[in-house]
Formats: sequence, structure tokens, C-alpha cells
Amino acid sequence: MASGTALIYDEEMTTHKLLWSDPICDIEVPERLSSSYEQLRSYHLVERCVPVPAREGSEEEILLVHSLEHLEVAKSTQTMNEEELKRVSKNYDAFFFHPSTYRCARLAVGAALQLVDAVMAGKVHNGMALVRPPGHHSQRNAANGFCLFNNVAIAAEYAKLKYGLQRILIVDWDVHHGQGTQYIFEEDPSVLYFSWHRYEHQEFWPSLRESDYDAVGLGKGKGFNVNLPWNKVGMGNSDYLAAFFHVLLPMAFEFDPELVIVSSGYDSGIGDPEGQMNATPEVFAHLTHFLMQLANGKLCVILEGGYHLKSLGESVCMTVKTLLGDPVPQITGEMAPCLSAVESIQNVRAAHKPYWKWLAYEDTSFLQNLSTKSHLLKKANSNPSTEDESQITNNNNTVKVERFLELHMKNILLPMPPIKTAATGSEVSEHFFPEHVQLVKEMDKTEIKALVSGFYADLVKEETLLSLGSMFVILDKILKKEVCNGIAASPTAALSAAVALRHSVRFGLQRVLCVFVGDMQMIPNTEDGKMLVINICEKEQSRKTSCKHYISLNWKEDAEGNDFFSAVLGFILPVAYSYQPNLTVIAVGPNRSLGISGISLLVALLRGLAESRIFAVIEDTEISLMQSIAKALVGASTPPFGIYVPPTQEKVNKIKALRDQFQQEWKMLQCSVKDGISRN
Ligand code: Q9C
Ligand code: ZN
Repeated sequence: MASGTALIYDEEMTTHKLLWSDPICDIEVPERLSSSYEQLRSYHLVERCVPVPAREGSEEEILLVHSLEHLEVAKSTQTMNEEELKRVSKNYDAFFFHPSTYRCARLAVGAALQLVDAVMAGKVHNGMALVRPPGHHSQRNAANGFCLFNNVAIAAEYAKLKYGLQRILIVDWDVHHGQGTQYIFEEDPSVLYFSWHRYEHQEFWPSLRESDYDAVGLGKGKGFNVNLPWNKVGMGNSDYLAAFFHVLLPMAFEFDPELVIVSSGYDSGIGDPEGQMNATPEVFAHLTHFLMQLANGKLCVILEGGYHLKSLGESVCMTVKTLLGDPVPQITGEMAPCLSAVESIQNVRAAHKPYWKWLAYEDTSFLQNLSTKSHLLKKANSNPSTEDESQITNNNNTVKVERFLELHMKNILLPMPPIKTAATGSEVSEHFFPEHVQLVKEMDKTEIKALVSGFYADLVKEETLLSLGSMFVILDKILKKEVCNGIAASPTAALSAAVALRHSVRFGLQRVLCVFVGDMQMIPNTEDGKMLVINICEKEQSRKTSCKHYISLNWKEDAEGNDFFSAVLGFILPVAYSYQPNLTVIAVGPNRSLGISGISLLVALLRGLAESRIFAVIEDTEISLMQSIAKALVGASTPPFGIYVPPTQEKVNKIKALRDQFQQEWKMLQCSVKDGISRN
């Protein structure tokens, strides 16, 4: 099994630069690359990656996507003087040539291909290539929007050709529409292209009709081009996460890619002068973490845009840190997508309903310009920046965001626990658990007594409490941040979970999420909102009706394959992200209605919450699950998800009903705006 993260950087790609004055192109500077690399260095991320050298992409490789004519024009610029360079540059929309541009662009292509090779050959799990010039606007026969060759598109064609891949997912989170990539794969069902982009009802560059949500692909490629246009600036973390939950991820699970490539532009991040969006660097850790659950973890991240140097650098670091398997930082702030984002999400879901099984039973309907068009300049979310457009204000804003990020990153990047995953056990169990799981000794009676001092007498008799030594020692280490996550066996998972929840709240945690799989014989009191329990069980539990902090989700995994992703993405994650827990407890009790692949997926995705702080408690009878769950906790391998089975109509309706019931309280559930729901 491959491990490790490749990092590709070649200083030579900083030699491509603008030689004359051009206010449109002057943001695409060499420092974008060098300062991002410096930032990686200062977080000590460079030394943790596997260095992979760039190489020149060959002419043959470039011709996989581009015309010979385009290649020849680009080649001819190497020996031109400034006047000539300026003249050729003017033939394109927003592009500049430098004598070294051709060489750099070939290195950028080659870097992308080196990354594909490293990942596909199993040298590494995943990786990132820092390249210039970027690629996603570049078309078969034209440079465009700072891009000469389409690095990502060439990488996808190369992967198809060299490794015989039949399904590649391209995720373009750059704030601009990669129209070049869309054109290249428009008729190709083997490449699923997803792009979100600032659109503002076609006002924003490149101002194309075909960037809207109704461009779904052509011919055989119908359904494999996914555009999510943002019609307002100021989109933030919740809008991006909602787009992943309600559009990209369910589609990606159904598509089941063999490789994921990211057109990784960070101009969608806060402070960017082009994007004017509001998403903070840690959101990219979450997006990366989600994509790592696909294609067996084979993920190639290739730089595109990003023009606020500090924001860019921090976002690059968040991405690489996550690729390396570090805990995912918590997203802070109100978690609710804005109305305009929900409208866009609703529209793209409606446009794609004919092509995707997971959408078949969703009641989607188109919604046009209800709230947005007349307020083009209004921002979706409040922003620490000002709204003025003048140059002076922009500079002020740049500095303001720099200061904001300086403090913000210090706040969210708390020291990492020295141990990632802990379990109790002896040398015997050592071989049983995956590598990197640290074994600790159970607490004995005296230790437990000292820790709990009769506090749980109403929940449990003393003798029983004393049998929870395994649970207590792991939980205690998680709370003290000595370990990030852990797993314990228990004679009664429901009881253990109840005690663990109470103990965590008593310790001082404000919000603890408990996902309970199986029949939960004991339901904790969740009235104070300090716990949120989601109980996944086969039958309706009569003992307690659902309420804001206790939700019963009746779900039995399909026997043939796995349909649970639809409940995880469509309900559990949106609720969990709305709640923003400080700790997640996942408990598996008797009569579970989920198999190991469903539970592994759940654990893997819940690692995105609570700074990856997860406590798994498994009932003794279900001990066969321990190994796989420990694997998911370590994050060493992405669990195989099993055969894709679309949710039945009945199951879709179940999720729909729950969504209707809870979307006022847990706003990340919102993916349509019918019924005149009142919102923020
Ligand atoms: N009025 C990338 O982020 N703006 N390219 C042109 C013309 C060009 C962005 C504005 C922005 C290109 C890779
Ligand atoms: Zn861009």
C-alpha cells in the first residue's frame, strides 16, 4: 500500500514573468510559487513530503490536448524580443509571454505528469504540484487567462493513455471557470469535470453562457460536466461545504473515479482580489480530506490561480498538511449556506437529475434569479474586508486580510497531539491493529475511582463503571490532547457512550457529537445542547422521538452494496458540520444495520470534524470491526466503499423528510429554497 505525499516544486517556473505594464495580468507573479513554497517550509511540511522532480512535458504529451499550431506558436516565442512578445500576447485574452514562458509551461505540464506517475505507480498516495503558468483556461488552440497549456487536462489524458484509466474526476475549485477544461472533455464520459466559479449571472470573466449550470456536457459526455456558478461574491466556508455535500460528493461516489485530479486554484479563498470570496484557508483542508476518500486515496493536486500571497500560501499549506494525514482544523463561525448559494446548488441538482441515479428520486426544480440579479454587488456573506472597489481600498484590504490570517492561523493551528490513534491492549493485540496505533494500558479500579468520584452513580452501578477501564483511559487521553483519536471495546457500548458523553461535558467540552450505530439501550439526556446524538438503527426506536439534539435515523444498509453514502452526505455530515462538535463519539452497539464499509466511511468522514478528535467505542460482540475502524481512524488507508448502490426511493424520501424536519435548526442541510423557508 502506497504511503506518503509527493511535492513538486521547481524554482525555474518563477522565471516566467510580465515584462511590461498590464493591469489585468500583473497579479500572476513569480512570488505566488516561491512564497507558497516558503510557507510550506516554515510549517516544516516540505521535509515531510517526498520530493519529486519536475520534468519537461514532451511535445507528444502536449499534443494529447493541444493543436500543433498552438504548440508551434508557443515554441516560437522563446527567441522573441519584448515588442514581439507583446504582439503575440495580445492575440489572447489575458495572457503574457516571456522568453522563458514556453520552458516554464512545459515544466508545468511535466510536473503534473510526474505527479500522476508517482501516484499511479504507487510511489506515493497523493501529492501536490506547485506550477506556473496555470492551465485550466487554456484551450486546444489558445492561451487564455494566464494559462498556456492545460496541465490538468493533459494529466488526465496521460493517465487514461498510460494507465488505461476509465474514470477520472477533475475538481476545479479555482474561483474562475476552467472553460478550457470544459471544452476539452465536453464529450468525454470518462472524465467528470466539476467546477464552481464566480459568475454573477455572466457578468464575471470569462462571462460565458456555457459556464452556467445548464452546460451539462455534450453527446456521450452528457452529465459529466458540472458547473456550479456563484452569483454573488462573498461565498464562504459553508457555501463550499454545502456544494460538496449536496452536489459534488454524491456524484463522485456514484462515478467512482480511479483517480482524482484537483485544479487547485486558491483565488476562491479569502482576500483574493479576483475572487472576492470569503472562505478561510482551513476549508481547503476539508475539501482535500473529502476527496481523499475517493479513488482509494489517489489524489493529485495541481496549482491553478490564487493571487493574495498570504491567503494562497496558507491555503496551500492546509492542503498539503491534509494530504499528509494531519488532523483537520475545525471550521469556525456560523455554518449556513447563503440563499444565493442554495439557489445555485438547487439549479445544478435539477440540471443533472436526468443523468445521476442518486438524484433520481430527489424532488429538484429549477429556480431562476429569485433573489440575486438586482443585487449584483451585494455580498453573500459578511466579510472582514470592505466593500469599496477602489485600488487604495484593495490594498488596504490586502493588508487587512494578511493581518486577519496571521492571527486566524495561530488560533486554528493548535499543537498536534503526539499520538494519532490509541487503543488498549497487550503485545497480543499489537499485530492485530494497523501500524501507528499506540497501545495503552486500561485504567484500573483505583484510577477510575479517582477520575470519576461517584459522579455517574445515577447512570451506572459502581461495578459496571469499573469495567469501563478501557473506555476511560482512551477518552481521558483524547480530552487531554495526548492523542488525537482512539478506540476501545466495551461490554455495553450504549452505557460507555452515555458515560463518555457525560464525562466529556463535565470535562468542559461545549458540544459533543455522538453517532450511535445499533440499538441504543440507553439514551442520554441531550436537553442542554451539549450533546447531539444521531442514532442509526434498523427500526424506529419507540423510547424517544427525535428532537434537535436527538435524531433517530432508521437506515438499513443495502445487502448488495453500499447506499449509505447518501445518508452520510445528505444528512449526517450536514448536521454534524452545522453543530461543530469539539469531540465526536462513534459507538457501535448490538443489532447494527450497517456493515463495515458503511461504518468505515462514516468514521473516515467524521475525521473532518472536531479537529479529527474521535473516540470509537465498540461493543464486545462487534469486536471484529475493531481492526477496520482503527484503520479508518489512523487514516492510513481509505476504506473500500463497496459496490455502489443508489438509494431507493423509500430511502431518499426518508432523508428528505429528515431534511425538512431539521433544516431550520441544522442549516447545512439546506439544498433547495422551496416552501419559502425563512433563512439567515
Ligand atoms: N477583463 C487563473 O486564475 N482576468 N486565471 C481577465 C479581463 C483574467 C485567472 C479580466 C483572470 C485569469 C488561472
Ligand atoms: Zn482562477
